[in-house]
Amino acid sequence: MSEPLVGIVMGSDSDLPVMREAAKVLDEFGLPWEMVISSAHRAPEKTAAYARTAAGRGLQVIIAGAGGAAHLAGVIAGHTPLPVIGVPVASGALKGQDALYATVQMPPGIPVATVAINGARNAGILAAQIIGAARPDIREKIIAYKEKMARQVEEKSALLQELGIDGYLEKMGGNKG
Ligand code: RP5
Repeated sequence: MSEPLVGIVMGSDSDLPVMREAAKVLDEFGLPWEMVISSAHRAPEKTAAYARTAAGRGLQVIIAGAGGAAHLAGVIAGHTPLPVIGVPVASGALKGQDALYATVQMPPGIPVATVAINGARNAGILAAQIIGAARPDIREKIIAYKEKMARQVEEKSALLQELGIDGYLEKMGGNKG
């Protein structure tokens, strides 16, 4: 197994169902990852040590997901020169809006590239794109991934023309809203 290039960090095991989507898409691109639970407030020393040692251990990107007053991505970004992607996780009374603001509103100097609430899949894709900037093999996989998505849209549109609205919804299981 190759050494991990992407670190996926989450504040709690309750974030795991969301954050596993980042790991899944990294697998699709053939990029090795590691996953840890480390809270910025419940385990601040562990979090700082993880971030400080990440680059030296060979990681190239860190994805950090947390809910509530989500300072995990920002704290990690403060301790590492690596690019950090933040995933605001929907949890608690504000359903991720608190985490979105906490993650995206980093003051000047310490950026966190923030994806949508629960947007861990996009975080994984963005991590692959960052690594792909210097890795033609990964860049080719991203191009192929985008071409596949475009083909799927074309196929769906062609099917809609062929079957009409009712026929399309019936064929697709009637779950299109
Ligand atoms: C955050 O608080 C975690 O990232 C999680 O999203 C949220 C709730 O954590 P638990 O109480 O479920 O452990 O730190």
